[in-house]
Amino acid sequence: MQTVLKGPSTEVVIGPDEPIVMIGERINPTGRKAFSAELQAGDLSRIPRDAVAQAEAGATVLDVNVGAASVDEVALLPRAVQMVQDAVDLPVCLDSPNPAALAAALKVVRGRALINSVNGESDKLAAVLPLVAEYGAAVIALCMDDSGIPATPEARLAVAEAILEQAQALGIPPEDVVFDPLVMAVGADHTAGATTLATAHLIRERLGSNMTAGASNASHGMPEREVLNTVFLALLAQAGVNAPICNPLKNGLAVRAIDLMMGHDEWGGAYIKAYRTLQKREAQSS
Ligand code: THG
Repeated sequence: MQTVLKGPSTEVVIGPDEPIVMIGERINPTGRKAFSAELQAGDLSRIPRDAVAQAEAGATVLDVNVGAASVDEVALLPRAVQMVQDAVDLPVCLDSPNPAALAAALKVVRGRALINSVNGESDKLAAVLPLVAEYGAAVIALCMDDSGIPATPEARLAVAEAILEQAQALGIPPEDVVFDPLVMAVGADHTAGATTLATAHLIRERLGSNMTAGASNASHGMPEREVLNTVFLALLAQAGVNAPICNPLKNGLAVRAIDLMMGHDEWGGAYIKAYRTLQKREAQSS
């Protein structure tokens, strides 16, 4: 199953035999005080810099989230998307809980976007799936519904199956639904990582769908987050998560290492290229 995303003139394919697609997470005010303050003041100047830096570090899709407290996402998300696609020729992942903001951004998207996200809640399905169908976009579907985040992998799979059915009723094909098995912090529940991994294995086996995951969510509140994030990315990849949302500036080389070890990087060319890029960046900053 292949999910095809498009930028202004590029195409990115998510699939089980493809190299991992890194969805760059940095354009997001969560945990970034300066960026939050800038967004609140309507200052988007950091966005093109963050876009270029992530693209250079190997991201091939960029998540765009402008959800700082009290910002008007309906006005800001489309502006942010335009700035990202003026700076880099990549597909965008529109990250907002607000369907009106998603609709406004879809109007200005060049190419074929990934909508982040829908879930199994009836209101969400009714608001977001018609946008996916209307704009011919792809969508991330979170494995949760009106009763919250299911505790077991089997219950998360059941939510995924229900979402697929609703999507198909609107003519959205299964390859355009990218599932998120949901990553919670291991600092709050030490079994959270295991539950995510078991869910991903089930989805891969039963549905064959492509998957994303917010890999860095798992490490919140823990020391040496990078170690946890890197290890988790490898385990997620093994479980079938082939389009993680992550920080390419930190995880770029590790992701290419995972591809090489999984046999998805002929002659290690992409790994070596990522290594050289990192060397260059380190030389520039020293
Ligand atoms: N699933 C889906 N979408 C998502 C998530 C998910 N979007 C948002 C989030 N989770 C993924 N994005 C981030 C972005 C930043 C961080 C984690 C996940 C992060 N930031 C640092 C912090 O908060 O400490 C600080 C940022 C910095 O300065 O680098 O950890 O799960 N579908």
